[in-house]
Amino acid sequence: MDTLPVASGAAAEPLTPAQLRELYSLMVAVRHLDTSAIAWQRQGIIPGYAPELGQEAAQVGSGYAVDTTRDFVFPTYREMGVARTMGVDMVAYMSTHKATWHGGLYDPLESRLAPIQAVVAGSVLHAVGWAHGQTLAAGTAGPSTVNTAPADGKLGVALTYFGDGASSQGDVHEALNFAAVMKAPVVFFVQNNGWAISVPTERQVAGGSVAARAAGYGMPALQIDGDDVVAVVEATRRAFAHARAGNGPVLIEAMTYRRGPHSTSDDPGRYRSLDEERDGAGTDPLERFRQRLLADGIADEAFFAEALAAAKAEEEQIRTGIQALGSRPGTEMFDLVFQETTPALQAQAASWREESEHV
Ligand SMILES: Cc1ncc(C[n+]2csc(CCOP(=O)(O)OP(=O)(O)O)c2C)c(N)n1
Ligand SMILES: [Mg+2]
Repeated sequence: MDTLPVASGAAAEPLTPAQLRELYSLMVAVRHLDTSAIAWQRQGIIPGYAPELGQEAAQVGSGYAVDTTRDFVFPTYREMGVARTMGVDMVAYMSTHKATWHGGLYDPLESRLAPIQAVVAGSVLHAVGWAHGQTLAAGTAGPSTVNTAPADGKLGVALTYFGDGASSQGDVHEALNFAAVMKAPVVFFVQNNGWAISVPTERQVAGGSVAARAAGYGMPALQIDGDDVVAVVEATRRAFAHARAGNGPVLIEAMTYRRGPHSTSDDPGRYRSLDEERDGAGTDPLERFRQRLLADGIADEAFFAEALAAAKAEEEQIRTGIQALGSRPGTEMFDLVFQETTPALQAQAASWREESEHV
């Protein structure tokens, strides 16, 4: 499905060989960190993790289209590959999985990545709010606007992620409708990985397609091969160009497959067989891209080996950083709830202090 007008300008330019190699290096770094994070959990370094094995093309490809000088990304709990592609500090990112801090220790404003969101479909609402703020700031939303338009007239775009399962939450429909009515610059990026924990897409998405729903909101949509990193970059760039120019939101449904468990505490053997998994998964997106680069003469075995060595060195550095992370002061759980504290919160903080003094 492709109901988005044909792209022009930078959005339509093909990726250069250097960019293709960069995409491969990112995918290898993400694959290696992701599989290592599962091992860290088994070794007791972190208590839990949500793997993204098989979703590297969808995540790296979409994250690659972000302009971190003006866009903002609203992830779920499974977007490690997006964070890595955007250049977020990965020790700070992984701190959530060590249970050091809710949402990650990185600075959302500086990195342009909102805190990790564990509430299914929660990120879409924040994205629409932020995006509508962009419209107001640009002075294109009527007489209530107070700010001046950006010098080049191009809006910052919110890129928000959700899953096939999340698409059945009311929040998603409210967000889609509001974004379309307000013409907010949002790219809704759905990773349809076939599963919502133990529930397959056909038991979750009536009609079988999240992309098809966009029509009901008067919104253009793209349903793409989410395991083809080049297709993902191209689609996301087109969607960004459309939203940035003030034409409103776009929905992308990237068809992919969750090859591993939902999380490190999940056992997929209880709801799908290995045969089903093999059939559903298709060709590994990383291997697919490797074959393509080889066939097109863009990279060779030496390059692949170098990329893997870099990924291993990076993972070691991140693991060391995670292991060195101490705990945060307990009072922070009260300090950062509201900008201005409330009497009830102060009372809770006082009784917590009293109790912890005796421990
Ligand atoms: C509001 C809410 N309801 C339920 C849950 C429990 N939960 C966590 S992940 C998940 C499934 C989400 O599936 P999907 O949207 O397809 O994303 P995926 O995990 O496949 O990436 C559920 C039900 C939650 N975290 N938040
Ligand atoms: Mg899913």
